[in-house]
Amino acid sequence: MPTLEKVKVTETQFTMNYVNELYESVKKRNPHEVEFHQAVKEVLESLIPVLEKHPHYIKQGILERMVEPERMISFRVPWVDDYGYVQVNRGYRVQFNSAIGPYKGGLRFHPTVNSSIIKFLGFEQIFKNSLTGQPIGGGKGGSDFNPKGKSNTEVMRFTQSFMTELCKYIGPDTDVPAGDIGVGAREIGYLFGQYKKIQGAFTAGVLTGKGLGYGGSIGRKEATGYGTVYFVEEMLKDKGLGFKESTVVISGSGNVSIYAMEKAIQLGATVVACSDSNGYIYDKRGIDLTTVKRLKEVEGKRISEYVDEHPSAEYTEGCKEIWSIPCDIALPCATQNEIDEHAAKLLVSNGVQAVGEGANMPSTLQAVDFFLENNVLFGPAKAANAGGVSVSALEMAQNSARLSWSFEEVDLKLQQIMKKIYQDSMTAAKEYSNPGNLVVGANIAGFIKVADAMVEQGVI
Ligand code: NDP
Ligand code: 2IT
Repeated sequence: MPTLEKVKVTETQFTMNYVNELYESVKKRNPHEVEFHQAVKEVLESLIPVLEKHPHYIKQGILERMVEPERMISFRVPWVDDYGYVQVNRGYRVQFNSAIGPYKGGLRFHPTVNSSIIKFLGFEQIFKNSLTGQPIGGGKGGSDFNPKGKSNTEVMRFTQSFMTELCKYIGPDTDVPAGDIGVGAREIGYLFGQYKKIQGAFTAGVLTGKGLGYGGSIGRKEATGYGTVYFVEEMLKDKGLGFKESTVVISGSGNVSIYAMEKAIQLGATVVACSDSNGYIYDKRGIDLTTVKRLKEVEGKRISEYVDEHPSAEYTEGCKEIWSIPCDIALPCATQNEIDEHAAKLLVSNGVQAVGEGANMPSTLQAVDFFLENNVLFGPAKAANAGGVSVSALEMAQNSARLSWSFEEVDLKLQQIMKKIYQDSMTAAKEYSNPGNLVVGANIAGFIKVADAMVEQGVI
């Protein structure tokens, strides 16, 4: 007779083998999609204790279904540049999972966009959107179009062509895109205008992040950055810490970064550094956010130009070494894999207490492990940056009800949502024997709701 201990070991071994085999099959079926593999690996490993406790998810093929998008669309985007030449980009939309609501997720316009990037983002969005507690499924899209150096009319012509094809696949109850890197209020405006023209109807709920004059939600612009800071505040509070009088480094200087800086400063922190893809600025007395906002939001300039107006600040070419700056709290808010193991080691050796991921998958798997091994409070992207999509769902709700909430109402709901995500992730981590591990906790809490909905809806 096998002892109980042995039976347990065998069960764990069985589940680990199952997960490993599934991961290998994902790699084989999606060759070269390294970012997608990375996102899948983290989730699958987190779910081992859930599968042991609830083996019916294995029989139901829930994971096999979850790693395969319901639909992946790729399309030609032809447009005419300012010199009269026809240019061609590739557009994408991945509709990953609709178990708990219409597909929801941003559009990214950046030259690095490919199927791997879109699929890692869409896959993570399933769990993030589930964590928000709102009825939204997982999706993502974008194009390898590079908005840098393009005129306003070129951006408009490209964006209209992109929507001319995308419009066949989206709708307020089907799939609701929003912004991401390279897609802000201007692009959402052009996308919305083109959708409206093609449909011949004003369908406010088809896109979020819209301008406030035509159905946008107050507070959506601030939501991701503010939400990340609210989430990190919860992590710190549990340890008797806070943003007040802390030193913060925040990468990027786009939408997420700027509003993370704003909230951190409001809470009494000193933000000493931020960056763009060319380099970073550092001022130990604190970065002046008004200047950053004007340079980035109004004038479309490089962050290097900040030092012309603030000689006490230093500019360093290259953005990776921003993590060598000593800080209490690090908020990566630029792009995927911007914190590797080397950067994580620098942060830890300089005494970092908390890391909150404003960007999607900004830390490599090795960096995440290093933070966790060294007891750094770590807020993973799916949980920490879920404020943006949460307020997008609030925008959808306002559009359906044909009304607008005040900033105070939206901000209060955002704070409540971020608190709940933190609590749900902590509870799941504890229940599945990984107390305090928010990576595992967020993956599990996000997964269970979607998995149960899939079971209840049958094999589809
Ligand atoms: P923006 O386009 O507004 O800003 C992106 C910022 O990151 C810019 O400062 C940009 O620099 C920098 N950046 C982009 N790519 C790279 C790169 N390859 N290397 C170094 N720096 C880079 O995008 P967002 O602020 O909206 O998005 C930032 C991150 O947050 C992304 O990971 C996105 O997926 C994530 N996110 C966004 C949400 C949203 O609501 N917008 C919601 C949740 C997550 P430069 O100007 O030089 O390109
Ligand atoms: O990564 C993200 O959550 C976003 N880019 C926001 C998605 C949304 O639909 O608001």
